Amino acid sequence: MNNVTKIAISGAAGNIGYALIPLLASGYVFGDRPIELRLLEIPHALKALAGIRMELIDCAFPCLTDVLCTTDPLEAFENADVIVLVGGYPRKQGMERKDLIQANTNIFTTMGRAIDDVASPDVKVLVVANPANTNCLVALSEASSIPTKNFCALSYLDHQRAKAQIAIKLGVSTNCVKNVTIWGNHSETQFPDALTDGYFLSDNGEKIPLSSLLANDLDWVSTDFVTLVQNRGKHVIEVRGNSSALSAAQATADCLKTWLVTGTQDGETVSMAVYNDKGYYGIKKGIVFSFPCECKDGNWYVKNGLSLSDLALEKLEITETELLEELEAAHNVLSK
Ligand code: NAX
Repeated sequence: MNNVTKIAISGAAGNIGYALIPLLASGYVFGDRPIELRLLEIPHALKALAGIRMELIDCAFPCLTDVLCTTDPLEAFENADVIVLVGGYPRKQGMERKDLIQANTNIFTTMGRAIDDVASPDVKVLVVANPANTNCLVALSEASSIPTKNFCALSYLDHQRAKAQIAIKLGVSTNCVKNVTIWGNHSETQFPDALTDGYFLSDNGEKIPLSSLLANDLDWVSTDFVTLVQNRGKHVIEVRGNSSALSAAQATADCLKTWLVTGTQDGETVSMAVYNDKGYYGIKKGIVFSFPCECKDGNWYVKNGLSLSDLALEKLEITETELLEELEAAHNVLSK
């Protein structure tokens, strides 16, 4: 990366964008590294974006060197080091999933091509907008000059939700709950899994498997816990009257920080939806699937060799099937 890290955010004037921008501008993710922000929006949101730019100036963040507001992906992504794709076509009432995929496939084709054309060859791209896994797949397919390893989609929010629910159940700090995994799609078919590799890290460094700590709650872990995490986003909408923004922005920032700055601690994993080029865990190659990942030196590595229960294998197949259907729907759009 150059001296000044160039970060582009699409959908910057939206709910998540508004909560994410200060986490990036304040140094929460990249420390005291100088950063330049490129805020990308569609024309109707350009005025709101200008207001955000004014607020950023008023924050006087020491590391923020410049803020560009634009509706042109080529301008936003030029030599960008990091791109966060939050902007997308929202699901509207009565809209079918295939309509959502159609609208977003067109947007993410444009994003992918612009990344291919002008971004830094080392750019790292995190896709937040839904359907996140398939949007990410479309973008990386269109950006053939950028390695697929430089892309991921956000399942980190689901990961944090799962960690938090286990911590509440055990009455411990979230920080002691390690290696829960979100498998598959960022949708209601995802499989939040606390038992395969999850452990509690005690103050003296002892690792106690969650499977033994939750031995009396195995029914809960395989039923209520799973549906609670799968439906958490919907539940937040019901209660807050708007979709998760604060927690989504925090998870986006934490995902970037773990992936690109700190890496994971030895033996620890986080959940990231990544391009499955190797057929990890028997999942079909060629889709973006959330796996347990270790991060080091700006790269992610899927943790291999975990032994999955029959229940887990069954759940993985369900979410894999949904992703294959999304892939087909996206292909239908692209082949038109
Ligand atoms: P908002 O509707 O508040 O903001 C989206 C913004 O994107 C709007 O300002 C809109 O003008 C802009 N936009 C639309 N099309 C664009 C384009 N082609 N180029 C640039 N900007 C464009 O939604 P928000 O609550 O911020 O959510 C953003 C996305 O995150 C949605 O797709 C949402 O479903 C998704 N989420 C993903 C999560 C995840 O964990 N992966 C969790 C939270 C959230 O649901």
